Amino acid sequence: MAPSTKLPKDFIWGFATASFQIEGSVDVDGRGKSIWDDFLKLPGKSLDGKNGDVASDSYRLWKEDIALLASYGVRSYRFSLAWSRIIPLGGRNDPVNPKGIEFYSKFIDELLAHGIIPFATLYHWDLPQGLQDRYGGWLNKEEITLDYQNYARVCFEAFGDRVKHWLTINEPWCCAVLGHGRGVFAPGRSSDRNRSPEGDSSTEPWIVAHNIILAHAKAVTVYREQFKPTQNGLIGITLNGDWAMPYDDSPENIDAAQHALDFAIGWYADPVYLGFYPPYMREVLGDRMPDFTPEEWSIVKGSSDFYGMNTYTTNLCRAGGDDEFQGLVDYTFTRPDGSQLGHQAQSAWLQDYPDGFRAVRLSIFSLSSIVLTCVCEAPQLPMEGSNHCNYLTILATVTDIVLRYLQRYKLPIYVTENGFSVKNESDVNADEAVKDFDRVHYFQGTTKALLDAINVDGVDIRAYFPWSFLDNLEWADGYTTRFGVTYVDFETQKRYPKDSARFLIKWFKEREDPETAAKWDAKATKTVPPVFGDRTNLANGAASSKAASKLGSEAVLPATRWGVRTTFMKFLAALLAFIR
Ligand code: GBH
Repeated sequence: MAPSTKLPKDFIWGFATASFQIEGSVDVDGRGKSIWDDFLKLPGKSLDGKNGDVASDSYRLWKEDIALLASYGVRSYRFSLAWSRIIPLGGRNDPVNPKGIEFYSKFIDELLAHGIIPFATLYHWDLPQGLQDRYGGWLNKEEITLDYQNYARVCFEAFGDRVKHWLTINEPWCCAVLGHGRGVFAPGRSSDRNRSPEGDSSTEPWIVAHNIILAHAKAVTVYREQFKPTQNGLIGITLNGDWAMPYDDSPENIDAAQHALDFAIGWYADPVYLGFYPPYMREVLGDRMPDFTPEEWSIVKGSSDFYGMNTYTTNLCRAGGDDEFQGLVDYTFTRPDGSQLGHQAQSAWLQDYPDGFRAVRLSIFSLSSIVLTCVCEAPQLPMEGSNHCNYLTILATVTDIVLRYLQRYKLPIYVTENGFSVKNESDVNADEAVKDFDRVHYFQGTTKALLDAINVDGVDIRAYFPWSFLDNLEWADGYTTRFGVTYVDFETQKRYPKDSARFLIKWFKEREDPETAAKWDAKATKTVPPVFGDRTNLANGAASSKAASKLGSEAVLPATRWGVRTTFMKFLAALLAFIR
C-alpha cells in the first residue's frame, strides 16, 4: 500500500520568531535592557552596524502581525517572551512589570481568538542585562538557575492557563559557544583579546551549558510539580542540530561525524534525555567538563516532554582540526571531488542539502549504517541546478536522517525551526525578494522529507515551524541576512508574503488531517480573509499589488475558515479523490 500523503491527526504547523529579533520598542512600557541591546551597538559586533532598537517593529505591529498569521491559516505560532519586559532587572527579588505581563497576555488572547495555538519560548538568548552586570549571567550557577526558575514560574502563573506548549531554552549551544567561546554573540566573551577584554573560551562554554541545562531542569520541575496538574501543558527544551556526514568512508571520518554529533547535539540531549554527558566529551575535555550531583541528575534526566529540534543544514565531517566546539572535527561543504554539497545560502554555515534525508530506511540506532549508506549514494547524485528536484524523488533530505537519528531519544519530535536565507536577498527590492525560489526549493526538500519520515519511516513528529515568519534582526548579521517567509521593508515596516509562504501554506493545507482542521477552525472566534486565494491585501494593507496578484493567480487556496460552504466543497473534493 502506498504511504499516506497526509499529516497525522493533531499535527501542528506555523511559523517561528524570537522576541529580540522582531520586537523593537526596546525602551517602552518598562522593559529592561537585554544583553543584546548594547552589544550590537559596540563597533564591529553587527555586520551592518545596526541593532535591535526597531527590528521588525512587531511590538507595535503585533495585532497586524497576528492578523497576517491568521490570513496565512497557520495552526500555531512559535514566539518568545522577553524576560526583561516581564522582570526588567531579571532577578527573583526584582519587581515584575505588569505592562510586560499585559502585553504578552493580550498577545496570547489574540492568537487564541484566531484559533492559533501559542507555542511560547521562555528564553531565546535575550538575558536581562541586569543579571549579566550583577553576577555574570549564565556563568553563575547558584544565581542564574534560581532566577531563571523564578522567571519561568512567573510566566506559568501569568500565561499557563492559555499556553499549553512551552519551550524552556532555545539552542543553548549558541549561548555557550557563540556567546562565551567564539564571542560573536552577546555577551561576547572570549579568550580572543581582539574580541573581548575578558573571557576564557576553554572553560566558560562548558560551564554556561551546564548551568543552562540545570536552569532548564529547574523550570521543568516547577512546571511539573506546581502547574502541570492543573494546566496540563507540555514543556521541553529545543536544540540546534545539523546533520553530520562523514567526508568520505574512512573509519576516522565516520568517527568524526559521530564526534561532531556528540558535541553539537549529545552535549545537551544526552543529559536531558538519557542522563549522562557523551563520554567522548569527557575524553576531549577532561576535568574541564563539569558534572552534576546525583540530586541534580535526578531532575536533569527526563526533563523534556518531547524532542525540540531546530535544524538547517548538513556538514561534511573530517577528523582533525583544533576546534573543540565541533569536537575536534573539521566541517566543510566541499566534497572530495570538489563539488558542493548543496546550494549556498546567504549564511556561510548554511547549504540546502535535500538528499541525505532518505538515504537510510532502517531504524537509526547505529550511526555507522546511516553514514555508510549516505557516503555510498550521495556522491553519485547530480547536485546542482535543475537536477535537484529529480533526485529529490530518489533520496529525500538531510532532515529526514536527523529526524530518525533523534529517535534514539525516544520521544516525539517537534521541529521548532528550519529555514533558509536566500543569497543577496537584502540587495533587491520587495518585488524581487518575494520571488524566493531558493527558499521554496529548500522547503520542497524539507517538507517532502518531513512527510516521508512520518509516513514511510514511522517517526513520531508532531509539529513543524519554518523559521521565520518575518524577515528580522539576524543577530550578528544585522539585517543583511533574511530568513523570513514574509519580506519586511525595514524602511516602511510593510510586510510582503514571499513565494515560500505561499508554498508552505498550500502544502500544509493540502495535507492536514481534515478532522483536525475542522476542529481547529471551530476554535477561531475572529477570522480574516486568507491572504492567498482571493487577492485580498494583507491586514495592514501592505502587500504590493504586484506581489499579491502574482501569488493570487497561482495559488488559490481553500478558504478553510469560511464555514459551511467550504466544508461542503472539501467534502466533495475528498469524495472525488476517493473515487479516483
Ligand atoms: C537559529 O539558529 C536561531 O534560533 C534563530 O534565532 C536564527 O535567526 C536562525 O537560526 C537563523 O540563523 O558560527 O559558524 O560556529 C540556527 C543554528 C547554530 C546556525 C550555530 C549557525 C553558527 C555556526 N545556528 N551556527 S558558527
